[in-house]
Amino acid sequence: MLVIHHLGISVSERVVWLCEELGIPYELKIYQRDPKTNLAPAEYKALHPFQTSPVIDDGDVRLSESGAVIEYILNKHASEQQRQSITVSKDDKDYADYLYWEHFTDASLHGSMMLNSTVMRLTGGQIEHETLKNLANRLYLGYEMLEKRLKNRKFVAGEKFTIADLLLFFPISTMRNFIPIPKSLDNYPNVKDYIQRLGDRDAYKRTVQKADPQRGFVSKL
Ligand SMILES: N[C@@H](CCC(=O)N[C@@H](CS)C(=O)NCC(=O)O)C(=O)O
Repeated sequence: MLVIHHLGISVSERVVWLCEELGIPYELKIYQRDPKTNLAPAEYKALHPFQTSPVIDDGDVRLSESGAVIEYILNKHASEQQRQSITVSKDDKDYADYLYWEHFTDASLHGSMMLNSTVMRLTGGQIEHETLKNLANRLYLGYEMLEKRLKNRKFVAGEKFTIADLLLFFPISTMRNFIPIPKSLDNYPNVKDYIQRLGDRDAYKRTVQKADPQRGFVSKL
């Protein structure tokens, strides 16, 4: 049985969500963040040398890093039909866009947010600081790009919900509880609708109920 080690209100919600979307059985182990530091508790850090969520166990295999975990589950635990239902094949017209958004999220967007949060702490949150302005600007470019992309599109890769959406949701919704840049999504109505649409999915609601029942919000708008 696949074991998902879920760190409360963290990126490992993606792994639970994937299993809920596809109906893949899993055992959930939940760890709450350290109340003082808001970081992973010692038991979670002990799971993997890099000490970040997500972490899964599958028999003798222990794996971390969202992209690797998702690819592993799709290839080892999903049927071909299930895998195809949530990915875009190389012959599809949306394939290049699918790849772009799938990789952009963690390689660029999520990374930019973490950098923003660190610099914000170091500069005491002085929004006017030149470095912070430049960094925040990178995030705004991401939101503008996404806003444009979602015009007349329900999902980021095209017409169906895919892994690209499943990855993207965390930084633009859940994570905004920690790093509120941008403060409001009022300038990004398509992004707002998209967050609502994804947060309304039954599989996502089940994810929150099971993984973070105490968190008091489903999607952050
Ligand atoms: N790109 C990585 C990001 C991992 C990451 O930063 N995880 C955060 C949770 S959102 C974490 O473990 N934070 C707790 C800590 O640093 O103690 C992935 O998706 O696997």
